[in-house]
Amino acid sequence: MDSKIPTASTKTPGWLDWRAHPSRPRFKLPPGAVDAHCHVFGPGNEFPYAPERKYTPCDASKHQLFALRDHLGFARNVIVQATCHGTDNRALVNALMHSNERARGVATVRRDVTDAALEALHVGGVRGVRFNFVKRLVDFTPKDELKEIAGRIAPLGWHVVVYFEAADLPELWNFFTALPAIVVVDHMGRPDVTKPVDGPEFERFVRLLREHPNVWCKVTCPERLSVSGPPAVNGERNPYRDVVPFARRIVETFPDRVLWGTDWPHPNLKDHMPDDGLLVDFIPHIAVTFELQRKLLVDNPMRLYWS
Ligand code: 0GY
Repeated sequence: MDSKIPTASTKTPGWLDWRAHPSRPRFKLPPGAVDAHCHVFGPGNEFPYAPERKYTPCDASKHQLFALRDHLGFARNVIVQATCHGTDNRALVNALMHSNERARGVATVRRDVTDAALEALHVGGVRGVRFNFVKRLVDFTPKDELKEIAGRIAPLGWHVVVYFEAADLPELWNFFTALPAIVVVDHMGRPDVTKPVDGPEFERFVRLLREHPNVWCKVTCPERLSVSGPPAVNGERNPYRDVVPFARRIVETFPDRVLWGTDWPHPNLKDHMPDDGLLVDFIPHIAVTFELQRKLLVDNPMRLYWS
């Protein structure tokens, strides 16, 4: 990978740059594996960051993303619009257009988006919109606006990706379950992994999936959720152990509705920047059979994004 990480001069203080030299995973990904949650940032001189953004990242270009894809052994990417680009999806679409059909996208739009703009996004490879409820990342958008957007994208066969904190699920429940499309939850709804995996908070999240077959889950971001961290000492490659029971429970209970992704280039991490190779080695601990791995990494993302 490129060892020089270009950095926007206004980068948010404390922001950690992504790793230029991630290790090679020991886990061999199945042929056709999809990294179903990653981002591109800029480059800022070509695709300026949004004025309303809550952070300024270091640049992370499509070329660098595609190099990581090849290094780790993935075949495809799903690129998710990051909040630092607001509703300007040009960096995303440009990456999709240069991917040789090996990337699909999830965009962010406002209610004033035209039908022609949605159609252009579809032609560009977008298959979903993201609704973000994490208060440190975005300003509030009224739910009636989001409902209207969901009603517009559903006929295109798109889905809605939602990002929220676990504590906000009760308030968002009725909204999510009324959406007329598949709803994909980012990062397992951000559970507190110091609480029991069968405790009331995570039980509520499991119930959301059990009662609503249109809800899917990304079993992603152990590095954000972990308290124990990545004990990668002495060749140890069993990282983020405290997150394993949560992700494994979801994978085994809902094997046909789970996705996995790196979350490269890992926005807003200030203490610890994960080694992407080690993140891939997390996968066999949460999907313990070849069949579960194939569903998680190939069948499910292909069905959602390439069919
Ligand atoms: C993630 C998580 C984060 C950021 C964003 O769009 C974003 O800015 O998604 C976060 O800060 O938790 O999925 O990349």
